[in-house]
Amino acid sequence: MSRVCKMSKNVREVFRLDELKDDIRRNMVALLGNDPRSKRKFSYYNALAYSVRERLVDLWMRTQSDYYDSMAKRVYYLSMEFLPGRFLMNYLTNMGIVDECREIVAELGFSLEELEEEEWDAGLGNGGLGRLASCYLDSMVSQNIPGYGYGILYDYGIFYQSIVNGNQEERCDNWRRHGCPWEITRLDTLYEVKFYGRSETYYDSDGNVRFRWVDTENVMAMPCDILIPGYGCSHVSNMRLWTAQSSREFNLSDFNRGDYIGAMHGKVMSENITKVLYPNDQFLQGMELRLKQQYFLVSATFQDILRRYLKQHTSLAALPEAVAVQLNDTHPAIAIPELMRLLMDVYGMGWDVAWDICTRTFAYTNHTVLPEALETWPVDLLGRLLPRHMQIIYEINRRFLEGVAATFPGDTERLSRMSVIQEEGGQRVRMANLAIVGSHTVNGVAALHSNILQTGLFRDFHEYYPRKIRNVTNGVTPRRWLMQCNPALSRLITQSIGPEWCCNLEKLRELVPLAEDSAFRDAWARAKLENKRLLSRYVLRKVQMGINPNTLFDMQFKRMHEYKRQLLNVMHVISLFNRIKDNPSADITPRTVLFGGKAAPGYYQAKLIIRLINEVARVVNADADVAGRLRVAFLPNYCISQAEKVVPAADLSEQISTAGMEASGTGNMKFALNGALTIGTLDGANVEIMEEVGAENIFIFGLKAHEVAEKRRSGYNPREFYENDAELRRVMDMIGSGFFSPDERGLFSPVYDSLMHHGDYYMLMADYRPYMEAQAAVDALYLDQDQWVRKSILNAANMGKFSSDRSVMEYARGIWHVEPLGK
Ligand code: Z2T
Repeated sequence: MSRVCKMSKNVREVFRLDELKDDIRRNMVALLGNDPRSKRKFSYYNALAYSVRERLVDLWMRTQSDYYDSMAKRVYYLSMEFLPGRFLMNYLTNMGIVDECREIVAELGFSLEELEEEEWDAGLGNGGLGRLASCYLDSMVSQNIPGYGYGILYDYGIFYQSIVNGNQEERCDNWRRHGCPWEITRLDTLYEVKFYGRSETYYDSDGNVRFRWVDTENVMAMPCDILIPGYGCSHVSNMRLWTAQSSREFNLSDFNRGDYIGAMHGKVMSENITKVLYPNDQFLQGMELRLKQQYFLVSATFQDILRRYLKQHTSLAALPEAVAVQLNDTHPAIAIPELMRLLMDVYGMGWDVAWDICTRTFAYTNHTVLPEALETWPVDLLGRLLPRHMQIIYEINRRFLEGVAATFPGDTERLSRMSVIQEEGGQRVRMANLAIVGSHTVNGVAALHSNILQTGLFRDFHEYYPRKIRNVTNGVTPRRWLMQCNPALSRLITQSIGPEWCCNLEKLRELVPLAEDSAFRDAWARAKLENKRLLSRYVLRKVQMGINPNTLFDMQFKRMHEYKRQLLNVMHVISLFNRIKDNPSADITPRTVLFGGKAAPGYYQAKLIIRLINEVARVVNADADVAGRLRVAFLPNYCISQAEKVVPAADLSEQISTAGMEASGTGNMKFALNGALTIGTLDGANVEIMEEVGAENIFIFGLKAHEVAEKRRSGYNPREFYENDAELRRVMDMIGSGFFSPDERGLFSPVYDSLMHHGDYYMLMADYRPYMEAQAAVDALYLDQDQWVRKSILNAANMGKFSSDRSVMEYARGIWHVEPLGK
């Protein structure tokens, strides 16, 4: 299925490594204007980056002309978010020159790792959705599938999180302040993007009614490319990120009236479109600027797609045979009316032909069922910003509902549920409904999630279009998430089963028999311990706290969200603390509990839970009875580069969302791939991880998705658990009474109240006792290191399914209908 990696033996020649050192010095002078004798790490990082990048440009152009010559069908992955993290080590890994480069850098007087640390993460996304997009680009190009990422080059990515007195503070992520050597800016390519104005009717020469969009305010879109090298570099692709530039004639009338500053104000405002990433994951803020960002991405991207297509075709009729567009959630769903507008208003097609092309071009991925994340835009806002699109959306809906009414006569309730226009509470456009109607395929991101789409959220649509809604389980790229981030384990794996695993992750199954080999288990444990030592040093540097690598590293790293239930983890920590205090000589499994994750800046409850973690950590870490048995820390600013340090060092991976709420999760896959055992609910991809690794190698607990739904219907009473469980009661009372906030007793009342007085929507109280029992099983197993390490090996060995290579192949064969090139 996956390609066998044929990493060229001749990388030295292909990448002219003998010249690399000279190139670094040359770039240092010619490009950076720095003196190579100055020995500044940052200069050397930059000079190295340019010298690496220039080695890929040829391959990239060759790949692009391959695509062109073979007229291959292209995939366009449209996403408002990409989360590539750092590029340097990824380029070196995929070029297969990490060791060679390490030597050369050493000759210049540096370690590769210290230069790596000079790079800022490209944090152009919030979390899983953006990281998934980046993993898919890696897997597309590594498997010779012609694909491009299209997104926005935000000046400011996801905010930098600091912790001040236990609270999250947001700082701006000025990630390109010192330049970004990976960007190839196309100053000479500009597309015009229109906003506002009005839709005007006119008659064409044949006397047909036509529409044109006039009196618009225009902004220019300039592309910036970042190369994406495939593993082994047989292909190199790119992501194309757009930046907003004011148009030259912006507010020309103001200039002419002599209002220079007024005219400049307009220019500045228009460039704001790509200023900042909205930092909410799974929460719709409904700001006009956000809708502008979405349309900006879509409009610029489609001009680019059609330009490229029309170089090789004379008619747009064959667009769906040459182009597949994947909508990463509904964020770019305005692409559907945009393509209709282009086909009809610009290229003169009739509705039916245009609609057929449209629906054969688009596919839509849904990433959440949380109602607060489902995008709806007020009709008056959308109609003002994009008047012609609003007309088209109404017409799409009119025709769609006509069809539904014909299939389900008299079912007006169904019509109002399925309508693209929500009527209650002021008219709004339901972007998910629009995306379903305008796509040939809709997919969820894990089997359970796709099932919930079919039977819950999109049930009506599933009845109307019985084969449209399908599943493609997420995956992660084994290049970044094992090979690159975990050299110790990768080396051991390669020594044992050869190097093919990194492009054919199913090969890891060959590790299964080695779980019975005690020498292999020792080597495995040594690699894990080495990673834990490295993380301990990082923790000491970052939060000035020493942690013991011989304790169980218990990790929960993900966005802060009530449904992800970091609070349940805290409740376990508090319970352990109480047990130790009650019985200071008790024989318990020593644990280090680490947390990391950003809260959306406006998400009060999530920020309060960060504060609670930090206050619990303060109390626990200062207690002499607890010393050596329990440590708690919150690592600030969780990001891709931090994940690369955290994931390889984990013993236990916390995946404890309320069942039915986490669409898939991808952190769960990264941790298990690196040999962590999972404690989790049967939610998202955890279900499939259990199927793969075996129920005996994972700690599953708690309510199932159908039980959560059932309890919501029949009435759930959290107090019942409080009253019947003394240990739980004590934990809740400590949180509620200010035990962890002696200077501000009421600080955590909102946390207490959410569970005790506001219905405990995420059912922590119901899952507390089962979670405690699962954690006790974790403790017991960890004491038996031999058994633990066996299971650790079996987890990694059975993670083959969760390679993004498999996911991308499923999209390619089942949705995009593209084949790997050159096969
Ligand atoms: C996001 O990261 C996810 C879903 C969203 O819904 C938005 C964002 Cl920013 C609109 C996550 C899911 O929560 C997670 O379960 C999933 O693994 C990930 O997307 C990738 O599919």
